[in-house]
Amino acid sequence: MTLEYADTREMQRHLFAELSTMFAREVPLYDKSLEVNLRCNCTVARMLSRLHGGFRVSDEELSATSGERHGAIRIGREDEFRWISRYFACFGMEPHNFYDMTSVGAKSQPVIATAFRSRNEPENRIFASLLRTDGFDASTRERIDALLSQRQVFSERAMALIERCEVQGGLDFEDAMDLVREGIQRIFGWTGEARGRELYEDLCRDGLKIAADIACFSSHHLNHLTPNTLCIDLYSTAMRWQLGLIARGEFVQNAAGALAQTARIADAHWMLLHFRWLRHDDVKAFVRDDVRPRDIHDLASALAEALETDDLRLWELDHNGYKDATEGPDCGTQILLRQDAYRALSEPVRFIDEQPAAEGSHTARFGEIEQRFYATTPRGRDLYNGCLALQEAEARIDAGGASDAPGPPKKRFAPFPGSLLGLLEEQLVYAVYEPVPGASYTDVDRAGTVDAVELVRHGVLRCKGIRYEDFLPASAAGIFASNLEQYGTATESGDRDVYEQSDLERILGREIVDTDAAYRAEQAISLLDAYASLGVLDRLPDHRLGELEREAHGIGEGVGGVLA
Ligand code: OOG
Ligand code: NI
Repeated sequence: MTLEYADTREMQRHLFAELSTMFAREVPLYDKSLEVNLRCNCTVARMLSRLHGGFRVSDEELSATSGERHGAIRIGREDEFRWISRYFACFGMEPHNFYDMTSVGAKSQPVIATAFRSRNEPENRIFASLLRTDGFDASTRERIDALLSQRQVFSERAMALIERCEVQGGLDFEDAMDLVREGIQRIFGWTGEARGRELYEDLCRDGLKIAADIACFSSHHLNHLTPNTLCIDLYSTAMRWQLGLIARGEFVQNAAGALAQTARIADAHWMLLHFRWLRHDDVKAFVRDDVRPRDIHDLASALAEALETDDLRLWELDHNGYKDATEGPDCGTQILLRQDAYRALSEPVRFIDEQPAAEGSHTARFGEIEQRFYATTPRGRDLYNGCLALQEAEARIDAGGASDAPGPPKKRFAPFPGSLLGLLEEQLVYAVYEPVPGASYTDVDRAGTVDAVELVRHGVLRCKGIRYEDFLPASAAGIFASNLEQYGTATESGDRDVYEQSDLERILGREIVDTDAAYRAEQAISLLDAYASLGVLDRLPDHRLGELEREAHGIGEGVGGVLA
């Protein structure tokens, strides 16, 4: 008899849908912000269907794009981190990339991190951080360890299910749903119950609020769940208006500006990037039109009306405002990802190890949004980091140290070309290539080159930019800092360990997937296939063929696997 195990993608869908329901129940502002996002995305889609005649998006497709999510948890003990890794492995989610948050400049935090996701279908992700206390003084470290050692986040049942999954190579449907339930009820839920008030207060006072958020609670509470937007500037201005931070008139003006900017950059490649079910032939059939300023203004006004409904009224809910500045590249620079958030809410906590329980308040859970663009090559990432360093330096001068301050818009990311082909030409991002139907080696001859981008320009190949599916340390640090209202930590002094990916791999007991190698392999495989089907592999210079073959196998980069 062959046993049918639950499909891991199906399990992920259940887990993330349940997490979202849980979060919506616990945080009403999250639930409403999802609705704001949906209405904004709907407006963008309407604008795009005028820009690209023939483009249609169904309600299901729209809620699928808006329904993509990532969450984040923060963990205290190494054994807990390993259990979390084994938990996500049951869902087909593996650790991707190593993020050292202890060394990202002014906003550093005492954690190292990785993100759990599937290799090929990455729409559900969890950013998981692990507290590192070696930069703290010995007594603080001991107090944290003592408190952490008392808790048991994983129940016997959860551990047994994970072990069963590892032994069997899967879980039947009932066990799978049980594991989801364990996640919702025990592992990721928020209880509002804390322990160790003195330690909590000392850590907050000493600028170590993140350690308090981890050590003084009894679960790995989910601190945010981030949906996807088709236009982050539109969503952010909508939220600012809805939270009562700007007036209606300003919103309509900003919304029109954001829509106009999207209309400027939303070419065929942008459409393929944002609507992942579209194919080259679909996009080719669209009839390109202009969207007039009048139409844009009408769309913005209609969105204002759509948001002015009784079921929203976000300003009536408790909140702590919206982040000052969007993380990531400038608007219009289509690389990596841009993120923003409403700030962490103040939530009541009870210190239950006191008689009677002492009341307190904690800010940890916030509402992030993100828009994803093209994955960068190491060269693209270096350029991005250079632009970012410039931005940080300027912000320090502008604001005398408070680097989250909004400055006048500066074109810091101007070195990046504005189109996919421009970015590919300078080898700043990755793409997958395929021959245009009907193309053959004679077209390659006519083009007189085997350069991939040139062949796209000559209509022999076509390409689709690879979307960035991972995270950004500096952006994550900005998110941490904004929500903890703590910029940098006492661990910047330099007398602490330097963390390596291998440290986290030892803790996990397995390798971490290097996503740069994975993106590069995806591009190389597509190119080898495309050249082969055009019959021109033998025209590639030897060194180029060898390079593509090595990249396709991820050689030297180690795309990750399980350590013995
Ligand atoms: C994680 C912040 C990182 C992101 O999107 O970069 C993150 C946290 O606050 O725990 O989620
Ligand atoms: Ni996030």
